[in-house]
Amino acid sequence: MDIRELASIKSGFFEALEKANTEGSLLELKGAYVGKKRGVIADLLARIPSLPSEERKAFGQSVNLLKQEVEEALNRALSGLNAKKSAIPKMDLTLPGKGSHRGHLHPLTTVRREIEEIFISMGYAVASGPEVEDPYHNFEALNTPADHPSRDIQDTFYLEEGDLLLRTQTSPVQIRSMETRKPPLKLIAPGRVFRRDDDVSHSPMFFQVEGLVVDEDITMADLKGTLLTFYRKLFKKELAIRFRPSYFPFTEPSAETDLTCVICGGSGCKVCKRTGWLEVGGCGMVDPKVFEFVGIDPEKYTGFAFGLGIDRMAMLKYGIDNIKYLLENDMRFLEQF
Ligand code: 2U9
Repeated sequence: MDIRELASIKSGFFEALEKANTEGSLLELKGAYVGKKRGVIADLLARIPSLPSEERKAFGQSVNLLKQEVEEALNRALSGLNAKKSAIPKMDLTLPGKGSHRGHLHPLTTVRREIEEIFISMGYAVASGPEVEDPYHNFEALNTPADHPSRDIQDTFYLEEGDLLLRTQTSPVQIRSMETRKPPLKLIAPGRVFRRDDDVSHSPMFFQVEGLVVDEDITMADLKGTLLTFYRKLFKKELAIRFRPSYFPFTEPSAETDLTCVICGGSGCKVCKRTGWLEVGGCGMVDPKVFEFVGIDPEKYTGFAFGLGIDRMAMLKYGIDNIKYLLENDMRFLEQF
């Protein structure tokens, strides 16, 4: 053993130190070099007594110097690791978590689904159709001639390209169903409709559900019984309905449907303007001219139809006084449902 061998032990140590970057590997290296029992340096020191006496002193000094260097380098590396560890911000695991924000259905979706479920339970199919329509399906086939006021540019959104418009009601869905299917028919058509209207109870876009039943011997009594059953199920109360004569181009006779005020139970309040009744939609018997447009024999079949606003139902169910809240997506409003 001579000084050159010590130099090679030293460079071996520093090479290994370079690679050791974890606490475990540094401690392993420490054991291997300066460990009291089996360490490389302990071995070297143990050999001193067997060396020729003139070499002992110089060798002993060199080994001790090496030991000192190794220990210092290891201590530096270990305290460097600890400094890195303490630079990682400490986490308080006892703090309550942030929690994730759980989403939920929009109140209009909840009410639309409730309405669908009620009609499905009464044997109805749910139909849908395009929001961009042609004047034939939105007006003509619904017995609404070109000079009818509801066709007015002030009520309807017309598209710039082609002869197209945004549907003003979901009735074209029923027209399309009657074009492709034979009676008996029993369906509802929920969906978005568009009108040039804008105030606290009207929005340029709103949601409707329309219903249509076509079969032999369908009468207005069927219509009234259906709507009564539906409103009682929707508001979960023993309410009454009444019909007031009205006019729609696509139904004859036509009626406005009034429902016992769901807020005051009929005794009179601000919402029902002290009448005890709420206007909740329109209805009637399908006009025979509409049947002729779609090729259904009006001598054989009769039918009823009705329409109601989903937004209006949601406003009554949840006591909302402005339709705009339902369409603005303000989290302060939506979080309440
Ligand atoms: C066909 C034949 C007849 C649908 C009807 C109404 C009366 C009605 C309004 C209620 C409130 C729309 O949402 S609202 O503004 N609807 O008053 N709708 S009868 O009649 C039809 C539909 C399709 C083929």
